[in-house]
Amino acid sequence: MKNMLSNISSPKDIKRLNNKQLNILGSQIRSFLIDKLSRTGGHLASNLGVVELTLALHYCFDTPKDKIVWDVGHQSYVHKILTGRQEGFSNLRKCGGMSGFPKLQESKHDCFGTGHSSTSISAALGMATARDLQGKDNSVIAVIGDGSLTGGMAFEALNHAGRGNTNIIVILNDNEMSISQNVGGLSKYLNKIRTDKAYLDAKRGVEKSLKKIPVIGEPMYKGARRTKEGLRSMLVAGQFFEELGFTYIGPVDGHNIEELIQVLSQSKEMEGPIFIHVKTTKGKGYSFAEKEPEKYHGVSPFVPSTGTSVSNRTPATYSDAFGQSLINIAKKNSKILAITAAMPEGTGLSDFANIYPKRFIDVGIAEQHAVTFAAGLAVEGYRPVVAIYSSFLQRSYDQILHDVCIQNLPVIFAIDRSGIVGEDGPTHQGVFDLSYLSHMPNMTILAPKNYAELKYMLEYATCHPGPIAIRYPRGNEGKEVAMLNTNPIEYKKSEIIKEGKEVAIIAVGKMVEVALASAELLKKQGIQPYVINARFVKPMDIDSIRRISDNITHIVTLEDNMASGGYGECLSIKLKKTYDLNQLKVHNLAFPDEFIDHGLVDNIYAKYKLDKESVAKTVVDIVNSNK
Ligand SMILES: Cc1ncc(C[n+]2csc(CCOP(=O)(O)OP(=O)(O)O)c2C)c(N)n1
Repeated sequence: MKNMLSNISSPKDIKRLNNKQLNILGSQIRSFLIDKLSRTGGHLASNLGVVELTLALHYCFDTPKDKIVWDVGHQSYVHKILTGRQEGFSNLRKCGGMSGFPKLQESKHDCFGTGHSSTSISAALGMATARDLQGKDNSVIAVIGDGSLTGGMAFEALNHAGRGNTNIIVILNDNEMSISQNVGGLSKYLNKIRTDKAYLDAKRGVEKSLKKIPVIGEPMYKGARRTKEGLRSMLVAGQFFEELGFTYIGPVDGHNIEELIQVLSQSKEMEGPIFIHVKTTKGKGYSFAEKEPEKYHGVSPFVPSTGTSVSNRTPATYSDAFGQSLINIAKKNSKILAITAAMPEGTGLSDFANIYPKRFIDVGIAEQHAVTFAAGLAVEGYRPVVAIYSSFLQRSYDQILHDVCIQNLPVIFAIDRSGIVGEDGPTHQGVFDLSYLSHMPNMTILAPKNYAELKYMLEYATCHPGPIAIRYPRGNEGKEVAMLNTNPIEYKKSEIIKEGKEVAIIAVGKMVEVALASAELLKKQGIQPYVINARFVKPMDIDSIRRISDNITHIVTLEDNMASGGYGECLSIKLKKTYDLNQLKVHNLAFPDEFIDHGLVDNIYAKYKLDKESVAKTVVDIVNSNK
């Protein structure tokens, strides 16, 4: 079959196609996605599910004049294909290559950058309000998944949009899935709309009978759909959205181009906030992804014919180590509860959920709620463990501060994906947690060097009387740190792993491995640094530094966090104020004041001089500067 994709370099190119051609193009886009992502990895299932929806959107609307805001943005690949970025898929998410999310700087067709969920309706409403203030007439559309609709901010925006008369179109891409099965009352409600036979029959009946009336039937049907009141009487579903002030249309078959184009064209003519409920299948058109959409949500390179990953079995990760340790602790302590915000698999809690279904709670993509919910449990004597990725926990800053820390509640934060996560880029790098937690009174912060220490830290945390956070990286422990002797945690105690002289490298968590490796390199140059595992980021172990202070003139701190507000900066300030230690020279190695783009994890550490060779070189320079 003719390759139609090669003729598509802008959305204009699809506007001359008929429905049949659009469908053919759709299947070629699917093959393109499977082929490209099998090489680079990326978000597969969500994109396969929005092929027809994206085609219909670009067929009916004109970007960049019209604005399409993709919630999360992980499903924007088809949009990228249609907006002149096919070439970019060879370097998708690689250093210097195309981003896996919409980016203002990447294309004029990307009207708003995303990565975290539930922001699209707010941003779209802002754009629509700005349009009205300027007397413009473009359309603004937010495309949000049913998973992302569980986020509180989406409701705040619906509440705001519904009360006004601003023209805005919200498209719900309902595939019944978040990354895992979607959860909550709203999900049940959507399911009812989808499956309520009485409603569906009534809707089809009205439409059919209207259309059947000769001459005036079709216009009446169209007219009825165009006016809000007409639609209200015609479509009894979506009452919830109607009550909020939206005109609800749906459910629409999200794989039927003809139906989608009809509905989207009509919605363009309508006034006020419109809510279009589109039903799609996650992973559509690729049997493996349709069967296991969770597994194919985000993929590493795979073999297209079998769907199997190219890399052999993935070794156990920090997330797995966390999940297993928590199961063991929960066996002995019935007060332990595990909370996730829509990431049971990613945070390593799936096994816990199977063993302790009543003690496992998935709150949906609702990080803020997760934290205050945990605070409520803690007030009643439970030991909630809130497992959230570092970058998503940013959402809960005030809940951690206001609901947990001020009240000094024993909530345990298991902060996964701290440090550099790599391909997902600046929205997902976990490089702020030490900064946003360190200045909260009552908060204790720990970082393990390996799985064994993570286990000890969790055990310690369950007995700690106040808020406590353990932050650990994406991926697995290094071979060298895995073999290190590891002891139970003592309050405010760091660990000297290697004795030395002249200089001490104090490393946080994953960076212990880098510190040890650079110490090996330094040995060859006659420099023998102390290597210290900080363990406690807060409160800091100043006593141990005092004990070795006669032997050193320099301290080099090493962390995978921003320099500003991180461990090193806090230590520098503390030592300056400590009368007997203020002569020590402290050098902070951390990330500078900029957002860290996507790329391979190791490349990023090297780029920012946080790899073993760079650290060793910096230490040599520091020591030599003394001579
Ligand atoms: C604040 C936040 N928390 C968690 C995530 C991780 N995440 C990415 S996509 C996703 C599921 C989104 O589900 P949905 O909106 O239904 O889109 P689908 O993938 O099903 O198309 C989650 C939880 C995120 N991006 N942002």
